[in-house]
Amino acid sequence: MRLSRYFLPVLKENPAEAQIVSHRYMLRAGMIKQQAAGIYSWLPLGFKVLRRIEQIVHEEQTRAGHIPLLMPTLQPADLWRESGRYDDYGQEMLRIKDRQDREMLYGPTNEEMITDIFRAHVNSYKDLPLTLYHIQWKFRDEMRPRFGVMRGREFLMKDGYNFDVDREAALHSYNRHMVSYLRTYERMGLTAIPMRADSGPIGGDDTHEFLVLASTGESEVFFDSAVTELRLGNRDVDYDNREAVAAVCKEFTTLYARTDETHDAALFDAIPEERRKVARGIEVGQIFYFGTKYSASMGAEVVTKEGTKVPVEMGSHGIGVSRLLGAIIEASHDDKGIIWPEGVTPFHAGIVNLKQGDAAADAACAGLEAALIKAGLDPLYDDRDERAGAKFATMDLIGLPWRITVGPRGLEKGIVELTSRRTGVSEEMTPEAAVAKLITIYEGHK
Ligand code: 5CA
Repeated sequence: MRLSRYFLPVLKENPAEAQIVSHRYMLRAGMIKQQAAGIYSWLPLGFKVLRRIEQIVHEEQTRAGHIPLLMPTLQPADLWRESGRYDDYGQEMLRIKDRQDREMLYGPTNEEMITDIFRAHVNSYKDLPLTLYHIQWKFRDEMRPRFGVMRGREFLMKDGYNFDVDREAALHSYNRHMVSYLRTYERMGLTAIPMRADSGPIGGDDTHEFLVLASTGESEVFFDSAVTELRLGNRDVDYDNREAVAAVCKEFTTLYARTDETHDAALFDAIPEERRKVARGIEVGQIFYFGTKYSASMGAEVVTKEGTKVPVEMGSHGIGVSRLLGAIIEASHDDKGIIWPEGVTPFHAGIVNLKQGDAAADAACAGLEAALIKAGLDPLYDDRDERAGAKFATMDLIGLPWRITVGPRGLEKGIVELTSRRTGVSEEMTPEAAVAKLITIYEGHK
């Protein structure tokens, strides 16, 4: 993409309404525009990152054997009367009437609708296990929408629902989700710690929230610092192997890590003092096991091997897809702007032409752009007639992890400069070597 033809409305001034750094940088980098309290348009740069995050979520869900579908945003109220949640949900639910005076709502979550789909089509243990998920917009009329996409009213969520014949199988589905989430967040460059939490309006006995530590986080969390060292890495976990999946979950949930709702001071005090941490965190996901809460009230039953009819065992599992943009920026930025991890960056590299209009510099930039595209990478070429300082400031603000700087003086020696946004370290090399290095860097991130 050439910057002269792109739509990147960067702001010079700090927007007064933004209280935290991720909100400030998302507005300044031209990623989002507020349309109403907690409701945003996704401008091209923000939309690109959102799509990259969705892509990682899809890849990790399908790797775990979960099946994508798409449910609507609007739902009939009657479905929620069956589970009893229509009255329970309160003012967070946006209620609407259509022209026939039928009561509708903009879905804050989809337990009822997925249970309705299940009961219409499945009635035997032979069709289980089954996990269906979608990535769809949700609406919650939050009392205090704030911090940009972090606590929106309209927000994008991945929500998945497992259906299993018994409790043991459902717990395996819960564990499988936990492992797939650990992989998902690590690919985004995040450390998200599973913490024992409270189930709130979704209900159920077992639930973990995934928290990214950040001083601006809304949740107070208590943990053993050793938990922050755990990494899944490139382990190849067999998602069908119950013991193997459970072992990973045990590894990640044995050390003390809880949100304030489930915090237990006595257990916390048993941790060696130097490892006892109280901090703040951003909740980027939550998984729930709630058994037959929805299937029993809505008549979603299956015939077991023994021939008896039982309500299907269920859980639900959410990732805050749009919130993740804010969380990643909170975790990865400096005073010049965003620093995107390679896994989610909107463009793989920026190309800065120090002397637009210089024949050699223009040709070298166009050549680099073409070579990167040919290699399957997505560069952003700043071909505007601007000062070098302004071009660098834009690149630093929008946070592309790598920048290639091209100028007539370097080209005389046959070199360009490759700079890491994270370390600030620059290396001189030939344009071919810069392309080759970027190909290697992104090999693990496609
Ligand atoms: N049905 C379950 C799981 S699918 C559910 O709704 N879980 S949830 O309420 O925990 O939401 C899932 C994730 O969505 C949260 O972990 C959080 O990351 C994100 N989320 C929730 N509310 C908002 C909001 N107002 N703005 C942005 N993201 C949100």
